Amino acid sequence: QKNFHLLSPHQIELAKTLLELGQTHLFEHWAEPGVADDEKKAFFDQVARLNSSYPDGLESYIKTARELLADSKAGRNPFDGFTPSVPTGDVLTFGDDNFIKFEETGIREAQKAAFVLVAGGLGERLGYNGIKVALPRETTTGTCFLQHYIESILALQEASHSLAQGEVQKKIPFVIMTSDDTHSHTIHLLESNSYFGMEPTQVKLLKQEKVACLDDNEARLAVDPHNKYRIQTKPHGHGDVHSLLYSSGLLNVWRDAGLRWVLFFQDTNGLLFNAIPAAIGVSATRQYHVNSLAVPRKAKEAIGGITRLTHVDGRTMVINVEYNQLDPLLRATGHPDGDVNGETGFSPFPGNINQLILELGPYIEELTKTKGGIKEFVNPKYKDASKTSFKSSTRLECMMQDYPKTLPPIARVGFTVMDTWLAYAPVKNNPDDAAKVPKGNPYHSATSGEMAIYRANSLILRKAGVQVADPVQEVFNGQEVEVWPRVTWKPKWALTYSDIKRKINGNCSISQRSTMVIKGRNVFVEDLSLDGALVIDAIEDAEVKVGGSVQNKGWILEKVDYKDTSIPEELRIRGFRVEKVEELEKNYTEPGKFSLKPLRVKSTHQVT
Ligand code: UGB
Repeated sequence: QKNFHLLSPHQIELAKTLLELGQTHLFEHWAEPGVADDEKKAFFDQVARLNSSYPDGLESYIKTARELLADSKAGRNPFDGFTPSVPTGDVLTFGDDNFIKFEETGIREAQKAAFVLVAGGLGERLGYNGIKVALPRETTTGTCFLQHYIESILALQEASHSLAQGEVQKKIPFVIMTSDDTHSHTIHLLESNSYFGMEPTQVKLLKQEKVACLDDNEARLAVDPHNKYRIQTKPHGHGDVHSLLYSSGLLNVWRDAGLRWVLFFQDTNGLLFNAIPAAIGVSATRQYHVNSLAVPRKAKEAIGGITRLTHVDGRTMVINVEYNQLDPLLRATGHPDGDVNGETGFSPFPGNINQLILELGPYIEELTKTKGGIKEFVNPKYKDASKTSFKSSTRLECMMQDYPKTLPPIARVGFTVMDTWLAYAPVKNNPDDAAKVPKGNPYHSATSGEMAIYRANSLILRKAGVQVADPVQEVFNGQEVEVWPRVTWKPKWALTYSDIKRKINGNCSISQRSTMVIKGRNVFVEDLSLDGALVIDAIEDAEVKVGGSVQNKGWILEKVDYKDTSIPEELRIRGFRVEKVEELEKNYTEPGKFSLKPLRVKSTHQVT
C-alpha cells in the first residue's frame, strides 16, 4: 500500500484484487518505497495488460486456474460421462462431379468470406530462426507461405467477383494473429513486399498477449526469474484468436458488410488453398455453423481425431479429441483395442488439420455470450506423484478448435474430409526429428512440405489428363521422399479443378526431371511435351498458348547438408537447393494473343 501513490485508481483496484487473490508473494521482495519506482510502475502496467487482455480479467484467470489445477491434481478425466462415436460429414473425392459442384458454390460464396491466419507461434519444433510464414512454400519459385496465402485470397476474390454479376464487389478481409515473437517480423515482411499485392487496408494484424505463469496448485502467479518486478508469462495458445476477433470489433464490421464466413488457418500448410473452395461450398450447402477440414487419419497418428461425444445427460458435440486422449477414451468406453484402423486402413475418426470455417452470424451470437473465451486446459509437469509442486511454472492454454465446446446442441457442426495429398502438408518438424519419424508416417518437415506441393500439382495435372511421369525416391536430410516433376503455378492461374481443365488441353506430357512454372493468368497449355524447365509469365491482357516440345537441361535438385551453415537456413532445412542449369523462360509483357510452340530442337539458354 505504501506504493499506491504511484498508481492510477484502476491500478489500485487491481493491486487490491491481487492481494485478495492470495498474490502477496509478488510484492515480498520489493525495495522500500521510493526505490525502483519506475520498475514498480512498469509492474502495474503489466498487470493492467494481463487483466485487460484476458476475457473477464485476471481474477477470472486465477479462479479458472485453481479449478483446472485441482482437476489435474485429482486426475479428473475431462471426458467423464462422454461416449465417443464417429460423426457424419462429407468425404470428398478430388475432381468428381460432387467436388466440382462444391468448388463452384465455394467460389461464389468466397466474396462473403474473411480469412484469419493464426501466426503467433514461434515454431519451436521446427527450430527455424525467422517467422514461419516467411519460409518458402517451395524453392522452385521461392514464394513464401504468406505470399502464397495472400495471392490465393486475391485470386479467390477475383474469381468470386467474376461470378457475382451486379453485386457490389467486396475485398476479402485478411486478419493475421501475431504475438510478441512474430509481430514486428510479420509487419516487416508485409511492408517490404508491398503486402504482396493486397491493399494494406485489407490486412489487419491482431497481436495476442501472453498469459501469467503459475507456480503452484494455488495458482500463485510466477515472478519472472529475470526481473522481480515482472510476472513471468508464456503463450496462451491459438485459441486466443476468438477473443481477439471479438474485442477488435471486426466481426460486426464484417457482418454489416454482408459477410457470411470466417476461415481460420495455420501458418505452414502449403496445400490448404486446394481445399478451400470446395470446403466453403460444403459449409454453404450444408449450412454448417462450424466446418472443420480433415484428412483420413491412421490410428494413433499424431493429429487429433474429430469425434462425436455424447454425454450421459444427453448433450452431444462434434469436437477434436487430441490423439493422446482418443485412445484412452475409446478404451474406457467399450472399445478394448482403442484407436485402431478400420476396414479402409484408416481410423474411423477423421484427422483434424485445424482449418475451420465458421458461419459469421452464429459465431457473433456465441462470442457475445463468451466474449471469445475458449475452454482452457493446464498441463503442469509435477515434481513427484504427490502432485504438490511443479518442475517449472505452468499456465493455462487454449486451442482454436475447441470453440464448439460451448455451443448449444442445435448448432450445426460438421466436417469435410479431403485427401491428404491434396490438402495437408504442414512444416513443423526439424530435420533431426523428421528423420526419426517411423517409416510410413508423415515427416511434416520443410523437405516433405515442399515435395508435397509438387506431388499434389502433378496428381492434379494427371487427373486432368496430362501424362505426368512417375516420381523417383530420394533421400534428403535423412528423409526418403517421392520427387515428382517440380510443377507450380500462381493461384490466379488456377484455383479450382475446373480452372485446370479449362487451361490444359490436348495431349500433354511432363517428364520426371522437369520443372514447370506458370505465372500468368491467361496461359493455356495445349499439346505440350516437356522434358526440362519451362517458365511462363504474362500480363493480364496477354493470352498465351503454350505447346510443342520443350527440351533442355532443366533445373536440378542439388543435395545440401542441413548442418552446413554456409547455406541459408531456409534451404538447409529442406536438404536440397534448386540448381538452375537451363530453361526456356518467356515473359509476355504486351497485350495480345501469343503462341509458344518450340519444335523438337534442343534449346540453348533461352530467356526473353
Ligand atoms: N499459434 C498461435 O498463433 N499462437 C500460439 O500461442 C500458438 C500457436 P502449432 P499445435 O496441424 O497437425 C495444432 O504449434 O498447436 C499458431 C492443433 O492443435 O503448429 O501443436 C501457430 O503459429 C492440432 O490439433 O500446432 O497443433 C500455428 O499457425 C493439429 O491439428 C498454429 O497456431 C495440429 O495443429 C498451430 O500451432 C496439426
